[in-house]
Amino acid sequence: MTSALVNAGGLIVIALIVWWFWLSSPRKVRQASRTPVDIVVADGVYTPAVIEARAGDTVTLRFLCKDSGPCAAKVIFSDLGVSADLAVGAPREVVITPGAPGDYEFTCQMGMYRGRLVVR
Ligand SMILES: [Cu+2]
Repeated sequence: MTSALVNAGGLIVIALIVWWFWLSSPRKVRQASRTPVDIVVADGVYTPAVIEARAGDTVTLRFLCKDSGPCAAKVIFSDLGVSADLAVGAPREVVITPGAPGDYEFTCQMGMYRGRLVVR
């Protein structure tokens, strides 16, 4: 009886992890027609998590960190070779000029916070 409960609990945890990392969809999409674009960093999500931009345009992303945990202390655009340190109460601007269309993911250093810069 107890082990059945433990097994059920484990399955729920696994389902939540799968949902969180692979199935949950980003909350909002923001068109970067005017910059800076404010991105709030809190509770494990970037809001908005998807920013659309045009190739060749310079985009300024202003990260507003509200998470004092080490998880949120850095944002990394691995495909663009850009990273920035974040701190609560210190808005941090990241200026990017993506040359080619594509999906550029940005994450915390552990890949828990995840967002995308979609360049068309
Ligand atoms: Cu993290």
